[in-house]
Parts: sequence; C-alpha cells; structure tokens
Amino acid sequence: MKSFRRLAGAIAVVVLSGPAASACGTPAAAHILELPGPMTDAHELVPAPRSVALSATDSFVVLPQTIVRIASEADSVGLVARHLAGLVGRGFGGEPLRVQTGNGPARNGIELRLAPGSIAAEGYELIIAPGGVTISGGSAAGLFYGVQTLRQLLPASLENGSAGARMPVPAGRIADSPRFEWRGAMLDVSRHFLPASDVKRYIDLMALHKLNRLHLHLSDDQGWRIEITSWPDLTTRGGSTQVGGGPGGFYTQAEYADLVRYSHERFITVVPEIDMPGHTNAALASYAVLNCDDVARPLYTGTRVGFSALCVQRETTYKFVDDVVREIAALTPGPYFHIGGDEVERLTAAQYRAFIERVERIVQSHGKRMIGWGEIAPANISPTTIVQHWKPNANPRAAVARGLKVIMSPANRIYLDMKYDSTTRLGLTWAGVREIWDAYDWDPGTFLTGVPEESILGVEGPLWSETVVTIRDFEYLAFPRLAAVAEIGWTPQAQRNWDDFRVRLGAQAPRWRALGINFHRSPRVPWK
Ligand code: TNX
Repeated sequence: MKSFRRLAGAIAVVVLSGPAASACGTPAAAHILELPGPMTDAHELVPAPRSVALSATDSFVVLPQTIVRIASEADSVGLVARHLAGLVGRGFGGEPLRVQTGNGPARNGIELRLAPGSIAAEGYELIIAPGGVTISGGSAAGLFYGVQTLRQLLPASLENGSAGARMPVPAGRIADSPRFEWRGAMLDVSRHFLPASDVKRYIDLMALHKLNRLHLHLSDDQGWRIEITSWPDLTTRGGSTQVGGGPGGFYTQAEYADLVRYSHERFITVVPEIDMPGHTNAALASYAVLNCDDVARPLYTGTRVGFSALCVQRETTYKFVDDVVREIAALTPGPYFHIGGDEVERLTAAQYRAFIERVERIVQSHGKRMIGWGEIAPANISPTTIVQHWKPNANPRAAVARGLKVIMSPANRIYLDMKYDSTTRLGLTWAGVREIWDAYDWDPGTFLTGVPEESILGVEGPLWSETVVTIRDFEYLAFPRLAAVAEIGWTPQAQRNWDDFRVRLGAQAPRWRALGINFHRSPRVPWK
C-alpha cells in the first residue's frame, strides 16, 4: 500500500501569467495561489503522475458557470479548452463551459496556458487552489494530459452526466511528464471488423489514460478494411467477410480520415498497418494477379496464420504496394507506416529480406517512417525504421546495435488478447494466461538483454481479434490491462509498484462503470 505520507505544510505556488517566463528572467506578473496544508501524496490517478501533493481538506468547486480561460486559440490550445469545456459541461448534463480568450488567470475559473521550455513537451503542471485552477503545459498535448488528470480528480459522475450542479476537486499541485514517447494500443479490425463509431469509443478510453498512438491493423488473411481507390476489389471482395464468416466491413477513405481527425483532437497519432508479405489472403482473394499462379485464393474465415504470401518475384506486387502505401500515406498525417512483416512461412529468408528492404524504400518514398514486427529486424533496414517486439523468445538486440528503435509489445505480458485465466471465455492462450499483475509487473527498460531504455520508444498493447466480435468483447480483454500499458508507458519505473497500482486501479471502477466499460473484475484488485 502507498504510504499516506504527509507533505510539508502549506505550499505557496507562484503561477506565472502572461507569456512563459524566460529561463532566468523574472515573470512580468505573478499570481500567488496559497495552497493550504496539510498535503498528502496519496492519490487515485492512473497512470500515476511524477509528483502529487493534494489537500485532504480544501477544494476547488467546478460549477456550470465556471469559465475556461486561454490566452489564444492558437497552437491547439483552443482545441484542448473545448475538450475540457465539453467534458465538464456534459458532466453537468448540459452545455459546454464557456471558453474565454484573454490574458491572465480567470478568477474562479480554469486557466490553460502554454509554458514551452519550462515544462517537458508532453508534460504539464496542474495547480488547484480554492480560488482557481491553472494548467500549464509544455505543449497543447501536455495541456490535454493535464486536463485528463483534472478529469480523474473530478467525481466519476462527470462521465455520465449525473454530476448534479457542482463538482468539487481537491486542492493541490501535480507536476508530470511521460517516461516514453510511444504509449500505444493496437486494434485488429481485420479478424473481426469494428465499425468506426466503436473505434472512436476505444480512442476516448485511450485518451482518458494518456495513450497517444492508435495502431490500426487494417489487413490480414480474413479481411481488408480500408478503401484503396486504385484497387477497389480489396474492400468489395477482400472486406466482405471475417473470422467465422460474418459480413466483415471496411472504412471508406472518408471514414478513415475522420478517425484520424478524431484521434488528432485527442493527441493520438494513427499508425496504419498493412500486413505484408504474409497475412495477405484477403488481397490474394481480391486480385488473381497478386498470386504467382494467377489464381485468386478463396476468402478465408478461419484463424490459422502463416499460409499466405504476396508473389514477391513479380513487379506488379510492388506497384500494388506502392499504390496502397501512397493512398494511405496521403490520408495519414502521422509520420509512421507499419508494414507488418510477421509470420511468413511461404518465402525463403532471402526472398523475405529483399521484400522488406524494397518495401522500406517505398514507405520512405512516401515520406513515412517504417515500422515492422520483430521479424523484420535481420533485414538490411535503416536506423530510422522501428521494430515492434512481440515474440517471447525473440530479441532485436542486433538491430538495436545498428541504431534501430524498438516498441515493446511482449506477447507474454501485454498481448491483450490472451485470456486472464483458464475460465476466461474470450481470448487465446498461446503466450500464456495473463492477469492484470502479469501485464503490469515488468520493466520495458530491462526486459530484453542488449535492449536498453534509450533504444525503446515505448510500449503498445495489441488486441488481436480472432475471438472478439463486439466492442463489449474488445473492452473486456482490454480493461483493466490497457490501464497497465498506459502506466508502464507514462510513469517512471521507480514510481511504479503493483501493490500501489492495484489500489489506484480499483479506484477507477466507479468511473469505468459510469462510462459503461465492460471490464474484467480481476481478483486481487480492490474494486470500489
Ligand atoms: C500472432 S503478433 C500474430 C497475430 C495473431 C496473434 C494472436 C503477430 C505479429 N502476429 O497474427 O493474431 O498472434 O495472439
């Protein structure tokens, strides 16, 4: 259990108003918020912030007439202000709070201000005093994360519009910034298709936990899920089914662009994946020309892996890859393109490597940074390419020695599609059964020998969908484990431990229930 250590008495906090103070200069105007003592570092936040001091006795009260104050709409600050205003307004069951543009802190209001330079890029400082709240961010993203922390300090009833007429939030000061730049979640929308509205719900739940990368696994043997105008049969045929033979589905380019926009408004970068050269049966079923024997494959609705491969010795295949990457890259403002590259059993090692190296050049020619699953590591790829580690017995240390960066998704820890225990109805077991403590209790920085913290971009929790059909199913496997992924990605290792996490996790239950999340009630977690 976390110690309820009492912190030194009253803290006087100087909030700089106006433009960010220069590194050595004196602020033009200072507005002093007296934080009354005593304070405690105990809290119920997930992920845990770097430093917390909260008052047990004093609070700020958010009312429907509370004003959100910003200096200007520029640099996405207006976006964050409206997000906060909408969130709180909905909590009251009504209109968004009023957003006001002007200088200086708002009396009895919530001020959002940029403080680049003095605060880390994704970091923030949240000061809550009885007379007002100030969130300072190193960037708009930092402000957004400060807003999510404020949200978790507000009553859970905010989440379903039942907050009544006032929402108290404890006074205090929180200073925070993430450990890793990559805090991801992956959705396999290929094995079972997930409509865009469900993906948006998942995005919202990611945002609550300060996750910032949404990896969409858009193609596999069982389904092609994004419209490619130059190869239309990919979706009309390749998107027409799914595991078990259901109707499948796909995103039009407009729907995909809308998901990208929706994510962007929550400071989440979409990472599209088109899995190749294997996991391509849906494409091979759509176009005969992609097969070396010119025979289109039947659609596939089972769950085997490894049996499909593009015809890598044919030029048409590279025209196909170029068209697909070009169209998706044009819809994707984020810098990444994931090419899969996993579980290929139908090619020689030399064929596989040559394919990966050629595709890397295609991805780069469309201005994107390539990502691939661990299998790509032995290919002669550039140091800007990223390896996503997943296989329990693999180790990308040789690629790391060549300068490549790694995303950590070890299957035996954070594959969200593993069963929790032998009684879990959904999920697979090939990497073991994995309860929330297995998902939480490991350190990406020391997990693989020869892969030090500096070479790790961050963590990502993949949710493969062989066994999950509806968003309720996806939620059941993701929660609570996605919260563990979020804390591993955000909170410094020295501040993480299971005994403390389980209590804070248990405290999320009222909020998760208000949000209607179908979460697994893991034993050993004291759910409130
Ligand atoms: C392995 S992880 C796969 C997927 C499966 C998953 C099921 C990876 C890169 N490949 O094709 O869906 O296991 O857990």
